[in-house]
Amino acid sequence: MKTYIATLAAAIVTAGAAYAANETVTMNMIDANGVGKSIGTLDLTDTNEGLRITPHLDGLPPGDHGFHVHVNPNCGPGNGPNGQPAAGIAAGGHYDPANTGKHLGPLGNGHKGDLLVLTVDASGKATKAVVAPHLTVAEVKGHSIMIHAGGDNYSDQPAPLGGGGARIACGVAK
Ligand SMILES: [Cu+2]
Ligand SMILES: [Zn+2]
Repeated sequence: MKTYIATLAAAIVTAGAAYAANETVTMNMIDANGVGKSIGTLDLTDTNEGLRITPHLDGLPPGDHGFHVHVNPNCGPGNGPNGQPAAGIAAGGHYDPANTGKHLGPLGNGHKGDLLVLTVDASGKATKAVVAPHLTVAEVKGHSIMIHAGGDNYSDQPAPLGGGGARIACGVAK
């Protein structure tokens, strides 16, 4: 039994070494005035299934939140659709290097930055990993990762860009 556990541990260490391309992204609350307090980190790891993002976040509203890679490495405010100052506008749109102009979720051939929703538990913590098959750690570097107030319909219908609405938290992958 001891030998079995030791072998298993060695296998896990080996697997970890194979996925060495790790990156930690610090996430902050954002509002129309700028970047606020830290709410924790995202661990980014390359796996056989794609980019795995493991959240270690606390202090978010419970429920599912739209979660995307946005183009610009900037979480600052800007002018929203109605011209009023709004949170996270400086991050630009969803990462879309092929210029598809389509929000289709993590399995579709639209925005490459579309991720599975971030799930926040009743205590405000997010710990459940999401996997993005089309992305790698290297590709996300130089962009931002955004959390929205609402969920994600993985489509531009009935609401455009998944319908997540306001941008509430953000971090830059450096
Ligand atoms: Cu977004
Ligand atoms: Zn999108």
